[in-house]
Amino acid sequence: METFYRDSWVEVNLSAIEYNIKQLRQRLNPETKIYAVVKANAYGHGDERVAKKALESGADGLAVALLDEAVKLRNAGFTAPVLVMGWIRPEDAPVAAEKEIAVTVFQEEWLRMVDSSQLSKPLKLHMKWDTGMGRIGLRTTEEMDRILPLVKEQPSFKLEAVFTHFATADEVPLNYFEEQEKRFYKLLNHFERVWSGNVEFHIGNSAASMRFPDRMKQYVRFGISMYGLYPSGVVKEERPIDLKPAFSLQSRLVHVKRLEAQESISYGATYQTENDEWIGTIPLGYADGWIRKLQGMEVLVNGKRHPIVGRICMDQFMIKLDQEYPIGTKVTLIGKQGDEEVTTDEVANYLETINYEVPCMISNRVPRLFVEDGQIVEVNNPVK
Ligand code: PMH
Repeated sequence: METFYRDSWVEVNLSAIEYNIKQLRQRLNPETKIYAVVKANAYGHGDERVAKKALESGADGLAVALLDEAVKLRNAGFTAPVLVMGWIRPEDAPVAAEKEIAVTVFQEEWLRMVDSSQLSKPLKLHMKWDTGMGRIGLRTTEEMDRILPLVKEQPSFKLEAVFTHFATADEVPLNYFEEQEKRFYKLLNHFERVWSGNVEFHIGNSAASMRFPDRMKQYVRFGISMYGLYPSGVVKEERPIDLKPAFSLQSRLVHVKRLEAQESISYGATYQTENDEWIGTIPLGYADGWIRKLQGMEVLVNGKRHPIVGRICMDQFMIKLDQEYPIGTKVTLIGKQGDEEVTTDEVANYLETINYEVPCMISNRVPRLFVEDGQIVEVNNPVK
């Protein structure tokens, strides 16, 4: 097993990933398939290991944003279906075809630009419909009518699926979600009249698939909740399924000292001790994604909360301790210690952002340690 030489790491609980997928599986219709969304290094968790666990736990395929991410999975030996949900360059289509990676299409020009003589195998296509996300996808039946003949006339194009993406499936008011559904079915009606081939449909992200399992199509694209986080406060309150968070962030005290009153901490000398205080130093900083805005946030030592004091540096930050602790004492930045817990949601709230952003922003410099049934099964240190 790889090792690493620093006292900060991310722990990814693979058993939680399995639990979350099985929870969703129980809620979906038995014939609905699950694509595990593992883009952005599996939302910062570690794509290859998460992908492996997801497939072992009942996922049927993998979805990423970039062709690079898909190629990485293929090169790692994954043979399951892989979908690139973002735009790829038409000149890169031969790479996708060769590696049997499905790509997203919605532009007439794109289909014309693919040089089919360069395709060594059929190119798998998923057509994206923009029903209101306003990001990528075709919007009208007229666009569809221009695109479908281009797909049909090219024998090396294989239209496997059609999909759309909801913008508000995690909110209380359902009017916009239902408007998107309405637009989807309008496009679908037209599509069924003009296309005879067998295609699958997928519309749901975590929020839609957990809240409205009966309204899902052949498969769902399960992202944030596979990692044990609810897509919004609303869904967390509704709790359509139980989830276990997979991500925790850990470190250790590397220095502990007693300072007298009126001593300053860190750049800018912005924090001053009021009394005699125990100050601990933690070897993690903004270059690890533990950004300066987290000053004032609390971390756990000895099952208790302790505040970050002074500015967070590139590789280190300081906390105010309630007493002396030995060097090497475990510090939990995200996760549980005894009855106390700092959740990813709490960090996200502190940063006035969403939980999705938190594991994504913990940089590659922090090793990922994978745990299954309480045992470390893999260590992934990107600094080699
Ligand atoms: N499908 C598409 C097209 C997506 O972009 C995403 C997430 C998902 C499915 C999974 O959504 P979930 O994580 O809510 O289950 N995409 C993004 C995004 O672009 N920004 O935040 C999440």
